[in-house]
Amino acid sequence: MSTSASPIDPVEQSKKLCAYAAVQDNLKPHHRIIGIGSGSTVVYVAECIGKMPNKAEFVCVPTGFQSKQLIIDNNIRLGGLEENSTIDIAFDGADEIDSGLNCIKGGGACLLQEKLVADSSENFIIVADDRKNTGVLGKGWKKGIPIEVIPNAYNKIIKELTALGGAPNVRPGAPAKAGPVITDNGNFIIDCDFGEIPAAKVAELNSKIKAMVGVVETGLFVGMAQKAYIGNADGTVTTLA
Ligand code: ABF
Repeated sequence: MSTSASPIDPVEQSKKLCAYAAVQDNLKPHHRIIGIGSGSTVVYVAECIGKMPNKAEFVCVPTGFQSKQLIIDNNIRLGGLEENSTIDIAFDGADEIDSGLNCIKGGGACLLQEKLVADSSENFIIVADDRKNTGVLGKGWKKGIPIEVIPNAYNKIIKELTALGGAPNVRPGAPAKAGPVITDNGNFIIDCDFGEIPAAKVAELNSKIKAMVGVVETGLFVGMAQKAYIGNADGTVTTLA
């Protein structure tokens, strides 16, 4: 029986590299309030912050249950958006990133809290492995734009999204027969495929979806990120700004 540790998976390695680079390049001495997003890449953001000798100086604001647990597990002080309405810097993952740093987010159904934290942050930094960096939204992420909706509005919004040219589906929970997925805010998620969305059209599409009564928020993050740190399979990190 071998006792040697198994080597880290290359994708996992690229997530770790970009997360550590993003924290080390962007966390400045005056930063105190840090937003911690959701997903598998921010695991390494929390790990990196958790290893800092001055970590007691930070308060971290999570975007959902998973990131709250990450903050607790790394022995970092937990805070809420209620008492920290201005966040110095936030780090989050993405499902896809385009050439204008617009993102699709919400694959984990946390898009509303993620957008609240991003919008409250003076600096918003994306960390992602290179599979997410496709240049055009909808090119690699085929599941559609996650849209959080008020539960009893889902049928009305499905009709409106279809009329807008999308292919919407209510996201099932697990197990699917138990009904739709329910967000931390008690809402449903509709995933709506619009095919490839050119960077110049993302803001317009986002505004049209947001204007539908019953839509709480969309997973289109338009012009919110200042930088993206992309972990490449060859062990390098690309910075987009
Ligand atoms: C969150 O994590 C979500 O908005 C997005 O769905 C996902 C990206 O996750 P990962 O880092 O696991 O690729 O930020």
